[in-house]
Amino acid sequence: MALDLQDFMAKVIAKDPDQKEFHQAVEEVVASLVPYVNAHPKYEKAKILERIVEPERVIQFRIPWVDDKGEIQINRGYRVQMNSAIGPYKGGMRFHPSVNLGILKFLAFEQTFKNSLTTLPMGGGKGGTDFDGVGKSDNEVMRFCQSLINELYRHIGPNLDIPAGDIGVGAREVGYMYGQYRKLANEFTGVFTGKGRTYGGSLIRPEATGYGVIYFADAMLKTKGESFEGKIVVNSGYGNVGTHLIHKVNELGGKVVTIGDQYGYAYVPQGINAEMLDFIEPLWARDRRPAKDFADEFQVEWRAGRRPWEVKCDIACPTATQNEINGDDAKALLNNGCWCVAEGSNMSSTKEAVDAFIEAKILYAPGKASNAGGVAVSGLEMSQNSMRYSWTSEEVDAKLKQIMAGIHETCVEYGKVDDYVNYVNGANIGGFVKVAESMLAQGII
Ligand code: 2IT
Repeated sequence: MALDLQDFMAKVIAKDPDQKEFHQAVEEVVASLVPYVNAHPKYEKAKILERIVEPERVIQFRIPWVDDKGEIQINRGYRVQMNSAIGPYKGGMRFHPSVNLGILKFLAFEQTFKNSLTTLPMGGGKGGTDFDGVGKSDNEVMRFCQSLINELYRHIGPNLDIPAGDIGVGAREVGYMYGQYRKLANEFTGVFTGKGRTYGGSLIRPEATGYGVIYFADAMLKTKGESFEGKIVVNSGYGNVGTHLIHKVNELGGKVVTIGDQYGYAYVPQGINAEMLDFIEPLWARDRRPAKDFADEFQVEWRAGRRPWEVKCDIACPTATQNEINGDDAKALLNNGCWCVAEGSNMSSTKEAVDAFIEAKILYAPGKASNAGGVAVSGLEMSQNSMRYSWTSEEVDAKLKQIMAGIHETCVEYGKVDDYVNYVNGANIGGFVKVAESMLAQGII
């Protein structure tokens, strides 16, 4: 009874026909696993794959709140508790109008493998809501977060499920959610990560995802005897991942020439510098102002309605959202000589784009490997909270570097065939083994 990708996917799709992002994430992982699972029949016999695609629990709930005009608003909240075989559920909360169950299932599924790759004891989870924070006042965001936690608090806990940030959720939202949790639970524990520094947040957590992408990319470049020195990098996002990634590229002597949002991108041929980042960070983290304001402020070219993947570069770092690089974008990157892609967002590339990168045999890191630095430092935040102790920036950064180097090694171990490292196969198989072995050991649960 060999595992067959088409048969397997047909069953997954039949169960939830509308969840296309979830199908995409599952298909990518299972495609990598077919030879491995067929070489190790114990997994198929124990129906590990059939179990791993089924969330352990999904919570959906109503979030009623009152806006500044006194009108009642209703949003929908979710938490997908995907897999807790290797640790408590761990993963961010996404606040974005596009959020639906299929997107959160894809994210929770990816998170399960990503968290396993970090080597820290964290299972996979993800949550979110269709709430749109753009244009909302601080008080509205606070009332919304409090209402969300009024329900979610009974489903999370420091040894059960530890949420954090994702798109639309930064330190402000984590603070409001944590405050309400603490009030209802009547205890001070590390139930969220990405907390503020004054109440248990880890140093380097804000920087961790962006820095980690560059540490991972640097490890890939080293396999070719290369470094960031003098390299041109294109980047898409303006959020937490994109901005910290730019800092790290600058530190390593590279140049990031693009930054954008859903309306277009700014082209900065001289490279985005620290002064520009100082301008960006408060504006976009809090006020979510459009990227065009940035182009106007620094008098750089604004390319409306276009994507940065058309710009000639050595290295591409998608840092916005899923499927932001499609097949045509991938071709444009390759035609322009791009030879390394390190994903900052989750599932940044469509299947067509991934296939194009691998066929061209460039260095290509899927998000679940290259963006794992964020959740890795979340894991370190959990450790510090449990110890009631706090490591210095240097200590956390050193651990982050070590973890990213370890993930790179795991990808090489499981993904190298002849002289090409397929980081997709490496990450998927490397992430799978620890979860699958734990599930086997714990019986049919
Ligand atoms: O996609 C991700 O890894 C995150 N949004 C971070 C999750 C976390 O728990 O820090």
